[in-house]
Amino acid sequence: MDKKEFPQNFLWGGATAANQYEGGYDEDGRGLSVGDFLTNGDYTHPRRIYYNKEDGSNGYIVEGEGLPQGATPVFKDDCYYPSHKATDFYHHYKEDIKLMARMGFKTFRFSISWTRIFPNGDENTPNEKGLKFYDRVIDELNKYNIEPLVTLLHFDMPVHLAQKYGGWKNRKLIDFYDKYAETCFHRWKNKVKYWITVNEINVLGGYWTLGTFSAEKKISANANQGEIPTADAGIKLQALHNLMVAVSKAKGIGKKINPNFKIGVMLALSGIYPATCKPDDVMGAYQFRRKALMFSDVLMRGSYPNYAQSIFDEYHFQLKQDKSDKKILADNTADFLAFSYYRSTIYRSNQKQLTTTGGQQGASNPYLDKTSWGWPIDPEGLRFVLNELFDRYQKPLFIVENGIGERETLEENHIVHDKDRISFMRDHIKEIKKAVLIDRIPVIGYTPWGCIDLVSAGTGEMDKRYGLVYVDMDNLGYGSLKRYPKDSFYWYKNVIASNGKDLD
Ligand code: P53
Repeated sequence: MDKKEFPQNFLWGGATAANQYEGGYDEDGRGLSVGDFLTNGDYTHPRRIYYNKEDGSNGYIVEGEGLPQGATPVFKDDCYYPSHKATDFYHHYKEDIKLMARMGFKTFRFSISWTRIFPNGDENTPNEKGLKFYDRVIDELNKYNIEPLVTLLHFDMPVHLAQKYGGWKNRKLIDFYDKYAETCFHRWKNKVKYWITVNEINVLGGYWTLGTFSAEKKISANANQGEIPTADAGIKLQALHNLMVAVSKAKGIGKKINPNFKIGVMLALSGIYPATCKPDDVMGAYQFRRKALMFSDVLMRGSYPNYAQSIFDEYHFQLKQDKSDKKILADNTADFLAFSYYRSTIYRSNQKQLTTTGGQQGASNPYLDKTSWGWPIDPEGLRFVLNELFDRYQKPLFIVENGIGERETLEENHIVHDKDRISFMRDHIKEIKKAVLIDRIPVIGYTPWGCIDLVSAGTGEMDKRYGLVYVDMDNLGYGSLKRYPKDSFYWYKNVIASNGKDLD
């Protein structure tokens, strides 16, 4: 088994997102995105968005919360905003793509920054300079025969749309997004084949990704520590419904522009296990899992599953649908399901599933080690999830994020010995191999997260590094931004060259 190869067309590569990697936040006519207002944080301090209100009051919210009514997000002089420079792909794309080519990448996942194309989101014509930047990136990738894998929406939203329209709870966003998607599909119809319409739809929330979704008050005293109040959870589900209609419509639009496009959706689908064989734990874990799978059920199968109503009931929420929504969802299911896999979580029936900057925090799994950020390391869980998803949808799967975020130091001669990353990737690739060769699951490819160091989404830190290439920059943006291949760079290069045969 160990010495067998992957299928010939398997897409090895790496993944990034504009808000964490690109920088150049005010260049060439780019508009402000909600993520531009997020400060840096760390494991125990959530990232913040500061705001002012017309009555002179001010304050801040953390991830998961909505802006209070009448509030405008503001920049504070004494804060650091990681997205503004990120790790500066905007000015390093040639060098970075060359490094990817050196590793032998077959594909590269990046996201388009919506506000580069439509700075406010509701214009009639796109910003040509923004389009030109991605022309250059895509041409550079094509030069090396690297297949672009484009995410249209990755933790992104024009601030203007959040403020003027209230974000995704307003159905007007559907048309704005579809116009943006259509513009991209047209522009790169002969150069891009793989598209992901939305990143991790099942974990979206807060001003950061949905715009304002609480009109009256702060969503919760401390959203980062737990569940959001019922009424607001309902607003969020409605906003996510609108978003699902938008991405389904976009899929239809894209296929008309080029029937050969492969248009997928993406979810965060780390595994969930019952803590014990106690039936309450098993049933509870199953039901908890459905809170994620509900979204892929809609987008892969074309309608809300019966159990969705029980989730809505739990939040005292009644879904509002337009007459045409059902048909849009049914007619435009995604071509493939892309997902991120970092870890698994344990469900215990009498313990609340909390969300922190480290993702879901359930009970601890005594069989697994953890990363420095407390994420359990579970390679076999990846095979489990691949099987779970293929059994359910029978469509190709794409592992578009996986990896380990760790603290690393640049040693003398610019070397980084990231042996934890190598073993993490080796163990996970072995399990993908079993899923592909033994379980016969069609997996399109594997793009490890943050292949070149970038800013952590959860904590806004630079210290939490995922890359195969080190970027010289610290938590506050100081550093030369120079790129240095880590040990994993050479290891992965060999994996790709041998098409997964040689994992040593
Ligand atoms: P960071 C939480 C749990 C699982 C996936 O995360 C998540 C998150 C959000 O933090 O998001 C994805 O940077 C996301 C990426 C993100 C990556 O996981 O917090 O799509 O943007 O960087 C890793 O360590």
